[in-house]
Amino acid sequence: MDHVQQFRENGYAIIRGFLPPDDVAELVAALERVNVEALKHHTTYRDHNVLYEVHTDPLLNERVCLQAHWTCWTDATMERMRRHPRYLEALEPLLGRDIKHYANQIHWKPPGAKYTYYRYHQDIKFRAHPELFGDLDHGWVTTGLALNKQGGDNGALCVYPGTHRMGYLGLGEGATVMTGGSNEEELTAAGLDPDGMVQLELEPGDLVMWTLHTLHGSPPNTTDRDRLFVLNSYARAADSPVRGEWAFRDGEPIPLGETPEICKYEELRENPGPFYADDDWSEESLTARIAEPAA
Ligand SMILES: O=C(O)CCC(=O)C(=O)O
Ligand SMILES: [Fe+2]
Repeated sequence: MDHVQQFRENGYAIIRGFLPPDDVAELVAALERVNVEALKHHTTYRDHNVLYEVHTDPLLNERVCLQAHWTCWTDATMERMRRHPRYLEALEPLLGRDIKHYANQIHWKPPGAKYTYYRYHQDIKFRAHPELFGDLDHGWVTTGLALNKQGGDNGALCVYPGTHRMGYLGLGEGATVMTGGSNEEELTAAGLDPDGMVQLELEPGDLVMWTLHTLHGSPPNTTDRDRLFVLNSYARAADSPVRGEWAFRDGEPIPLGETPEICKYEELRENPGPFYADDDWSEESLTARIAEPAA
């Protein structure tokens, strides 16, 4: 099966060797730069779409950066890679030649850190204003690019094939995706066989794609290696007419413009920053945080 068939049948697809080793190496170096930049901040920092999710890890007793969003505004490699011709090749059969970019996120899982788990969820829950968009079932693809070797041990993505046809299942509610802890019991409660969850094994340069309804999550990192993952969420331009940055217009890659378009967090329209978020990772404050992690 090609990736388009896989995507339609299973709700996810893997493209092995999506990026060649040179591009992977450039991105790994970019992630190192971003991490250094992020850790200059004492806590979570926000400026428009740019986010450094920084906090003092309760187990490591040192600051870690778990996510960085929209670093294409600060790093030329990240900006070039978000509209790499390979993305067009992979996305065109699903989204056409006019494509908007809605989320750009680096996810780290620092070895030994407490919050390296992502509860099972469907990303549709992060499209809080469906009226702003068109066909959320067919017009959207989220991609995750592996920059190092990843499997169950260091927290690679897990996906549940077929859930893209099941509508919203309501899993992972009531806590944030990163801090709520395991919610495996919710699978059974939703009528799903926990054995149906597929643990992905990815090599550097492999790409995984999933839909807004595909149930997914990832286990904690139990190794001494990080897990380096770059998420980009794309939409058919007609299905995201008023949100997102252009990625491709009639198949041509479009660099970012002069000023950022607020993409996901509508609250930022009122207060785009820059500002620091509260570094309180207690359960109560976590549910209310603006730095909701998902793509
Ligand atoms: O990084 C991961 O393993 C999963 C991330 C995710 O599902 C999300 O951000 O929506
Ligand atoms: Fe997700």
